[in-house]
Amino acid sequence: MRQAGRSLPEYREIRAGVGMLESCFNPELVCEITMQPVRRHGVDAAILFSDIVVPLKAAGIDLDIVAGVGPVVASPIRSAADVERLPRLDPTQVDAVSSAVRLLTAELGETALIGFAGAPFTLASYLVEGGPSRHHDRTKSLMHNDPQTWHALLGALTDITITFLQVQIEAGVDAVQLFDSWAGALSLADYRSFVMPHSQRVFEAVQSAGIPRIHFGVGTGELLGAMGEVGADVVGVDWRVPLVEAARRVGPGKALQGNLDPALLLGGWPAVEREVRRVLADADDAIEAGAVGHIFNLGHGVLPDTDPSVLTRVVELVHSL
Ligand code: 1CP
Repeated sequence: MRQAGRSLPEYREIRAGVGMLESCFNPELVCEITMQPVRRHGVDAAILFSDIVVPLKAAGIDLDIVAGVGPVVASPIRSAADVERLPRLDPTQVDAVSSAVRLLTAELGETALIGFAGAPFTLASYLVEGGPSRHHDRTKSLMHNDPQTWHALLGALTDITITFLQVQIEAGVDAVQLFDSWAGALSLADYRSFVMPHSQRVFEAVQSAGIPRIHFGVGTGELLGAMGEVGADVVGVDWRVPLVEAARRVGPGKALQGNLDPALLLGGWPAVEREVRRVLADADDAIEAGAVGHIFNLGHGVLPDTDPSVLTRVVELVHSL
């Protein structure tokens, strides 16, 4: 997502010579990179600098984040035997992440820190495909042709996700976000049968912490009702569905997050300002329609060519309205 609006050159300079994944296991570096958008743009919350594949790497799965590509897995998981061999995550394997969270909560003061994890389906897609995928074809093939192996895989990933979130919660994060970035590739029926029970288990496991739980996805217009049922307090909405319609689909009693199209930030300011104002006005309508609130955010991550000064102006504008 890179939602918090980091300037890419800035963090690239800072971790010069340090691999992306490696930097996620260096608490001082994680702290500094997480702080940058807070200092620069004055956002209301920080998102932990990490990645959804960090707990998989920590558990011992051979993968890396390749510049310009994303996560790449050495041996994709495609059979029951592969799933059998999947490791569990021991909390001590992510000690670096808890140290980073502790450094951050001390440094952030009143600013909230959002911890996160990848949802079982999105993690499964990277493991089955071996990397980023346009069509998620091998993933869908596994779920339909070998549902038993599919559910075993999602069960193992659910356990890893729960452990990873619990570590962050114990270390002091103020909210957690579960990223099911690619769930929008699924039909509602497939989402309900093959994904929802696992995501539901994640949210149930962290409920007792009493902190806000956010569920994020992209292209999930048709899934918003189901995503509202999964158990989060806040449901992410990309830019394809207006917030008031999203509120109707998600149902009452949940807050919404997002809705600004990140592509717009690459164009001129008048269009950006118009859209920010529209999103905020729609948010008011969504609240009338039953949403309990709205967290202003982009519908997906900041695109790499975005001028960081536009992000600063967007934050200023939102705070002024
Ligand atoms: O601002 C921040 O740095 C936030 C930290 C953050 C988060 C929340 C990163 C750092 N990654 C993520 C989550 C993440 N990672 C998601 C969920 C949100 C989303 O939909 O974007 C996903 C799907 C990933 C997987 C991933 N990691 C991708 C996407 C690949 C694909 O399938 O298209 C990529 C490119 C990465 C690498 C990555 N993670 C984070 C950063 C800053 C980068 C870029 C590294 C680089 O280019 O040097």
